[in-house]
Amino acid sequence: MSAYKLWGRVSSVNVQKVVWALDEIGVPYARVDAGGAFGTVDTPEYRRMNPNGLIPVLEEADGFTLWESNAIVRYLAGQHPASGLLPADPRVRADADRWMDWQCTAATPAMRDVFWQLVRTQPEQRDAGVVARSTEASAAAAHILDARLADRPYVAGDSFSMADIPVGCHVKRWLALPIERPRLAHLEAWFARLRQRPGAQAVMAIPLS
Ligand SMILES: N[C@@H](CCC(=O)N[C@@H](CS)C(=O)NCC(=O)O)C(=O)O
Repeated sequence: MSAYKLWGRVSSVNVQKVVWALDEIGVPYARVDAGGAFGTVDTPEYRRMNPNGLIPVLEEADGFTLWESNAIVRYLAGQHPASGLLPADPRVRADADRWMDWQCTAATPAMRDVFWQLVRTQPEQRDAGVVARSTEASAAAAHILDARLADRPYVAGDSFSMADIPVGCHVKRWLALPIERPRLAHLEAWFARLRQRPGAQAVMAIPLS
């Protein structure tokens, strides 16, 4: 039996983070499609797990549930120390934490409009100004990450950690968007390292939708 049940459609970037973390750890899990066209998130049973009606939710066999994707990635990293996902040094861990927070409070909000416009909005309903502003904002965020990666191979230092997962999911999206992008050598080299990881293969194969 699977140790974990993951609720959420895999087209969601926030679900992808958890899929990647579980695959890195190598623990068995079951994923249940929910959210978007799959529905489920408005049912009373689901709202008991997540009152926000959002995906993902992680559920364990004893009834423990957790929502908020980066919190789930941190939880899994802490539960499986042998995975190396949770940095042992408190300062390195805090560093990893802040880049995870940066992903969800700065980088992804900057890209949200251009993603929705170009991937989930019919061409005739798109707003070129919105696309341009969000394209520029997402490039500015990418420059910040590129500078961070200039003198270290991974977001939190010398080793792959939990921080690379949400930031990597965000960058995967940015690199797949049909937009003009600056060439960022450090970011691209880091992303090439991530792409080679066995634990990243399932998520890397998911197309934008
Ligand atoms: N901050 C939350 C955001 C969750 C979120 O916005 N999830 C989106 C998908 S990425 C969602 O549930 N959308 C509604 C739906 O799919 O029905 C997290 O990181 O888990």
